[in-house]
Amino acid sequence: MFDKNILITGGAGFIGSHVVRLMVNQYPHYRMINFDALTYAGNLISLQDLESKDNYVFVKGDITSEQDVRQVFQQFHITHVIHLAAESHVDRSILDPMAFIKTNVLGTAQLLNAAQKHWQDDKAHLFYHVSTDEVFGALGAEGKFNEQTPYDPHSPYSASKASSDHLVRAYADTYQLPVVISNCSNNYGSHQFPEKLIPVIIQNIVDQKPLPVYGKGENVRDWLWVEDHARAIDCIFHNGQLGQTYCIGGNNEWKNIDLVHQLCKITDRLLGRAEGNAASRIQFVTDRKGHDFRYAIDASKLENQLNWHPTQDFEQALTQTVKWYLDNQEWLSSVKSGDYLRYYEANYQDRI
Ligand code: NAD
Ligand code: TDX
Repeated sequence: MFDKNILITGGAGFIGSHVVRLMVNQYPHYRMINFDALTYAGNLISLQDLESKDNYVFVKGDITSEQDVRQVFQQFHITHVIHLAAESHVDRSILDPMAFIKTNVLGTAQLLNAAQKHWQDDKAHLFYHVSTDEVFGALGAEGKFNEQTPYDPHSPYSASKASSDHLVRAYADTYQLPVVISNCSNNYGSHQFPEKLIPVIIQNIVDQKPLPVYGKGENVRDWLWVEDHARAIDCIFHNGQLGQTYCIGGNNEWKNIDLVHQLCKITDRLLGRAEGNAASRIQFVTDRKGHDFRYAIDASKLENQLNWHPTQDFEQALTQTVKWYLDNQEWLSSVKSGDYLRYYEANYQDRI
């Protein structure tokens, strides 16, 4: 008998796999049900080390399917949800917005509906929605997003995440569903699908390919170590106040071009190549449509109220991240064997 039956959606993805590992290892008295459709971005190789654990179950299912969602709620008597499943890549959302609206908006609605229907008892429940800072839009050179920043999403991805945040709040207000939301900045670390900036650049350095930097590389992102994000989710899951939103960030802003130079330096060193080798292949390519200029998070609410703080020194964690990709080429080729290459070949000739 477990204290809680926690449905973690998207647990086979980048952040989800870190959250599942942390929760399974830290809380043997909770049962973690990893519910994932295993799209191109989901990969169970990332979780092989958990397969023999008694408090871990994988269920292949689609959050947009009423039947899949109903079945998992009934079979495992779900008491809590940590919802991460999503289409997560901005470039893909520009090419195929409907897939994002289906998964991120309808899928979230399907989960909310199931939770509302199944949680009619007086037991403790929680629906935790893991969201993004991109719902707040773009910053200029100054300022940071916080919990009071008005929503102003620009890409189909961020608009779909904003819609799902609104639905979560609507279920709280209308049906008193116990909810909490967090909005996090860009994550980096192991097991990130090689379509996002950091793994793309590392892999292209290894393969001696051009390093695609969108526009002039002046855009700024606030980078957080994925394991610090997983710790923040654990902290908010246990201590967050119902109905509240928490912004999560690394207080670690980098211009894309500076970050790419840093990755070139670290990767050349680890590969025993001459300094400047990788950087000579940086290529400024067509900018992303509607490219948000800058994201930065003020995480002081989470830091002051719940005592969470990012732990990692960026240079050390970035070096550890590069090492992980260099040591896990098998993982990379396995996750890339699907539709990743076809997608890039069809849409981004200048980036491969
Ligand atoms: P990811 O793309 O690596 O993983 C998404 C996972 O969801 C995959 O395992 C995929 O198989 C699964 N999935 C997709 N559609 C599904 C469906 N219909 N049913 C069930 N499972 C489905 O994403 P990520 O980068 O790990 O992001 C996880 C969550 O965190 C997302 O909600 C994202 O919006 C949010 N987020 C990400 C970042 C970041 O930097 N990556 C930052 C802030 C917030
Ligand atoms: O090849 C590239 N070259 C490049 O210059 C890629 C893939 C990206 N970029 C730029 C675009 C962005 O300014 O680098 C920056 C980071 O890009 P991504 O890694 O695609 O991340 P971003 O668009 O910022 O979104 C990420 O952070 C917030 C996640 O993908 C989202 O899921 C999360 O919500």
